[in-house]
Amino acid sequence: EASSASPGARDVIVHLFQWPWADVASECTNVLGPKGFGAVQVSPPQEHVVLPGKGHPWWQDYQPVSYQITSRRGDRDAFKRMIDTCHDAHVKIYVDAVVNHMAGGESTGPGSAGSSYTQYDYPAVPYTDSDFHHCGRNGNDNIKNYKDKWEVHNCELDDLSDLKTESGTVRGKLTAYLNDLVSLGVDGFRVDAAKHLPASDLAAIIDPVNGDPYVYSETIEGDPGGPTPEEYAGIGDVTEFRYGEVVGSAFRDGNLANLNNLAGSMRVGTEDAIAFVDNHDTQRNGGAKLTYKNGSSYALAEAFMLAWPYGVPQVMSSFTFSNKEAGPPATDSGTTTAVNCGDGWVCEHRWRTTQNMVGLRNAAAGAGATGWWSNGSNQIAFSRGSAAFVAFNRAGSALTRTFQTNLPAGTYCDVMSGDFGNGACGGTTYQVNSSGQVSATVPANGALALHIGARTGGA
Ligand code: LM2
Ligand code: CA
Repeated sequence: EASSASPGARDVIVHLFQWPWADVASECTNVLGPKGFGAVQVSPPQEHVVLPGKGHPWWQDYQPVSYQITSRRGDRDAFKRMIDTCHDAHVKIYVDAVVNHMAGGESTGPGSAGSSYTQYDYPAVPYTDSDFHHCGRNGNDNIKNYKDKWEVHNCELDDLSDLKTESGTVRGKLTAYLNDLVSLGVDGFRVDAAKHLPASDLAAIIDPVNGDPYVYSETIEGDPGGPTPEEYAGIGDVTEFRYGEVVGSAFRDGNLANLNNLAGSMRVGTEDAIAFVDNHDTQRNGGAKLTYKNGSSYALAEAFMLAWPYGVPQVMSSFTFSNKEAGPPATDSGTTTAVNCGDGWVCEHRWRTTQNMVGLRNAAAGAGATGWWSNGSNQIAFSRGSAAFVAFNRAGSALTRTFQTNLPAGTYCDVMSGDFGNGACGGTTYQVNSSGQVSATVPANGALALHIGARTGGA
C-alpha cells in the first residue's frame, strides 16, 4: 500500500514557512523539541527559479528547476545538518514536495543551484518536452474548468509545466527525488498541488519510496466533477480546508457553542485530516478567517485546534507581509536573513498559548473529548479524559466558575497563564478537589489549560 505511516503520538506539525535550514535546526533544539512539537513542515528544498526582477517572491520555491537540494534556504549539507539536529531533538522533518509541475514560462536565468532551463526543458533533471502534458485546451493549455477532472490533471496550473505523471520515466524521477530526501533522513511529505495529478499516479510515485514516510496531500475541495480529497485519503492524510472555515469563523465571531460537533461539518474524518486554521496560501488569498494579524482570537483558535481531538494539527509560523507577493526577510540579493522572531518573522508557534497547548495535547494523546460545557455562545470547556481540562472564553469579560473536570485531585499549573518547568509554575495554580471540581477564572478573550503533565502537587 502507499503509506500507512502515522505521525505518532507527538503529532503536532509546525510549518516554519520559508525558514532557512540553520534556523529550523536551532529551533528544533531550543523550542520545538522541549515543547513537544512532533514535526516541522519545511518549504520546498529543491532548486527553484530565482526572480530578482520580481523582488524574490516567496512563490519562487514552487517552481522547480531541478531536484538538487540547493534553495534560498541553504544547500544540501545544511539541509542534512538540520535533519540530524532535529532528529536529536525528537522532531521530524516533512518536506513540501512539488511533484505536479516544473517552472513556468515567465522566468529565465539560472535556478537557485545555477542550473539553466527553459520551459519544458530542464537539463539538470533532465526533463525534456516529451515529459510534459500539452493538453490543447483554452488556448494556452491552462486549467480553466475545475469541474473537469481530466483538465485539472492534464492542463497547466498557472502556466506551470505539467509533468506527465502517468509516464514511467517521470514517475521514476519523482520517486528518485523523494528517495534522495528519505536517504537524508526526511520523515514525510506534504504533496503540493496533489489534486492536479490522479491519485493513482501519486500512489505509483510514492509506493516505491523507501521506508514508510508519512504522506499528506494538499487537496483543496472544489466543485462537483473535479478531484475530491477522499480520492487521496488512501495514500495518506489530506488537508481539510473546511477546518479553518469552521474553527476560524467560530473564534472570529465568538460562536463557540457548536464546536463539539465540528467533525460533522468536515469533508473527511479525523483519521484522514490535517487540521489548520490558516496556511501560507489562505493567509494571502482571502481564504483564512483568522491569521496572526488577528491577535488573541487567532491565538485562541490555534489553542483550541491543539486541545480538541480532530485530525493532525498544523500550526502556521509566518513572516509579516503587507504585499502578498513579498518574500521572507532577505538581503538585496535575495538571500533569506536569519530568523529573528519579532523582526519580520512572526513565530506564532512560540506564542505561549500555542506552545504550551502542544504539551497538553501530547499529555492527552489517545483520550477523547468529554464533559462538554458551554454557555450557549462564547464560552466552552471540555476534558480530555482524565489527562486534561480546558476552557475558552471569547467574551469581553472574565469567566469565573466552578468547572467539573475529570482530573485527579491535585495542584495544577494553568499553562495558558505561564510556563511550567522543573516542577514550578510561572502562572496561576489551581486546586482540583477530590470530586474533580476546580474553581477558576478564565480571562476575557483567554483560555485555561490544566493537564497531568503540569502539576505542582499530587493528590
Ligand atoms: C500550491 N498548492 O497546490 C501551493 O500551496 C501554492 O502556494 C502554489 O502557488 C501552487 N500550488 C503551485 O505550486 C504559488 C503561488 C502562485 C505562483 C506559483 C508558482 O500562489 O501565485 O504562480 O506558486 O510560483 C506564479 C505567478 C503566476 C504565474 C506562475 C508561473 O503568481 O502568475 O503564472 O508563477 O510563472 C503565469
Ligand atoms: Ca498535472
